[in-house]
Amino acid sequence: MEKTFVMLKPGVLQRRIVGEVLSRFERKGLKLIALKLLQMDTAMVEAHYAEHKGKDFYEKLLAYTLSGPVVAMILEGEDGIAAVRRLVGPTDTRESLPGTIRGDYAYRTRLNIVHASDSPASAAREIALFFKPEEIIEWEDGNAQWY
Ligand code: 3AN
Repeated sequence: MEKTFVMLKPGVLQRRIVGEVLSRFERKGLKLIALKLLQMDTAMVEAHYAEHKGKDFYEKLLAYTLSGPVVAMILEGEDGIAAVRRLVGPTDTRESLPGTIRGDYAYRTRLNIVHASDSPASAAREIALFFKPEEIIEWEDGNAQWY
């Protein structure tokens, strides 16, 4: 089982589609093991997007992420990081096909509505940035015996 971090960006709340987007991950069968609504501060956003510092979209990315609350979650599944990235679709919204979350809900790459970890190292770093260990609940999956 692999844990991955997902963040619904402020636009998802503005558009009142938190439930819809969250349900895409649930319906696929991913296991939700941590969830919270939070307003990030500048230091936290800078830490989260440190790899993009200096890029032309960095300042607007920071401002957008700070513009309202985000919904942070940890999802778990076999090969969970790749599974979630497949559901989310490519970063560039011109390439994200209908059926993916970005393909269905995002027109602009800058406002591509969800963040999802892209590697085990990013997942570990992002989970630690957003969640305390006691906020992660490893509940028993009743279907696991049939896998
Ligand atoms: P992803 O979120 O798919 O892992 P990253 O980490 O490369 O993609 O980019 C982080 C965020 O920066 C994206 N979610 C998007 O909002 C923004 N972004 C990435 N590339 C561009 C771009 N070329 N133009 C505008 N915004 C971008």
